[in-house]
Amino acid sequence: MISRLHYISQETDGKSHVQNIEEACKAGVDWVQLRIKNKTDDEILEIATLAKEVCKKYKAKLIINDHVHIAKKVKANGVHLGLTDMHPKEAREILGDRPIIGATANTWEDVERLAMEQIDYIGLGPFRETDTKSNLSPVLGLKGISAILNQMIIHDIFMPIIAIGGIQTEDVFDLQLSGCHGVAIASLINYADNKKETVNDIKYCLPDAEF
Ligand code: TZP
Ligand code: MG
Repeated sequence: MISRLHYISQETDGKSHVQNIEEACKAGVDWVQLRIKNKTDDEILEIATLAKEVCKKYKAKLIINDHVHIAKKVKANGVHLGLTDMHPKEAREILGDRPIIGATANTWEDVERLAMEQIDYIGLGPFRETDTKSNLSPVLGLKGISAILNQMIIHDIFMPIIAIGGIQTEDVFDLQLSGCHGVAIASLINYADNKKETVNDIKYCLPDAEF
């Protein structure tokens, strides 16, 4: 089952990925994407190993962004691959049948192409502008995301869509109503004054969430 709330890790002022992951798990997330930019493979492996321990403790799934070999090494639950990362076919060959593979889409053409692959979900965005990611693809908004979801229905494509990019609590209800399976969120949770309250507010807008 693909969770409806995908938490994405960040380093924040004074807090490491691992500290923020533990706080997010305590706040009630059960799906963690470890997203590290600008560190060496050795550093990422070390952080991923610690993240795996934390996720195990809280029974949360751990998905590694970009780094398929590190995901395999730490026995993560899966990987998330961007448009310029390893092809999902190659990742599936390396990881085998069971691990979760998610991939990013920005356009209907991306979705159509990815739907042919042996993947488990698509991260669709950016929903709106965000400082969290550099080299952002064109912003889709609710209109763009809804249009792509409608195309999927017309073409009989079934694939969980996780909206991403600048998502605020008040967007979550509209996104799930438009047919998104769930949302992927970084800064809203990582910079929240009260993470538990923020995570609860997000989950409240998603179907069948447990509190
Ligand atoms: N991919 C598209 S937007 C984005 C990623 C990784 C950043 C999401 O972070 P935030 O802080 O929720 O906008
Ligand atoms: Mg990537």
